[in-house]
Amino acid sequence: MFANRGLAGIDGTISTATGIALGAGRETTLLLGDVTFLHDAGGLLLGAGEPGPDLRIVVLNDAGGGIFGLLEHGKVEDDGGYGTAVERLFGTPHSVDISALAAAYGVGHTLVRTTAELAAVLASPLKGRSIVEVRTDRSGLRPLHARIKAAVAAAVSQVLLGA
Ligand SMILES: Cc1ncc(C[n+]2csc(CCOP(=O)(O)OP(=O)(O)O)c2C)c(N)n1
Repeated sequence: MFANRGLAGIDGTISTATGIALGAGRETTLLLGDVTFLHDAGGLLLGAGEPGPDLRIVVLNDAGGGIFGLLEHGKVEDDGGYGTAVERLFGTPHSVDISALAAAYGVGHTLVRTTAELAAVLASPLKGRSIVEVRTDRSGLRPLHARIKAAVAAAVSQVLLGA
């Protein structure tokens, strides 16, 4: 497993995964967000006659940068003082057609909407490059993470108290 320049570095991620897949000579899966994908869309270009990797590119497409809603920016947005500026500047919403982008580079594209569909795609054999687009929603991420953190904290403190 590789993480590109720390888990938050979005630069050159498709290119790095392409190099890893070619270097290792084995089937490789890349998991990344839509902004990260779009940032290095040019990394989908293979030179004529160059070897191609067996690379599955799983794009979690929540139409923007979901991470910022989980950081201090999300609190600023919740507080409401800056109107739509936080979403505009940090959420960076977009409506790029990833299937059209895949077609432009001659890469296969599959859209999945359920975990069962995702599991089926991940289990299917891979030859060449394929983009798997997973549509998701970042709007409720901050409260969801708060609930997960609270549940983990409660579970851990029970274990610690019981020890
Ligand atoms: C080269 C570069 N520019 C900007 C950033 C700041 N940055 C960190 S995460 C992020 C957005 C990531 O969005 P996405 O890939 O869609 O993933 P999500 O947050 O939705 O999970 C940005 C712009 C960075 N890490 N690297």
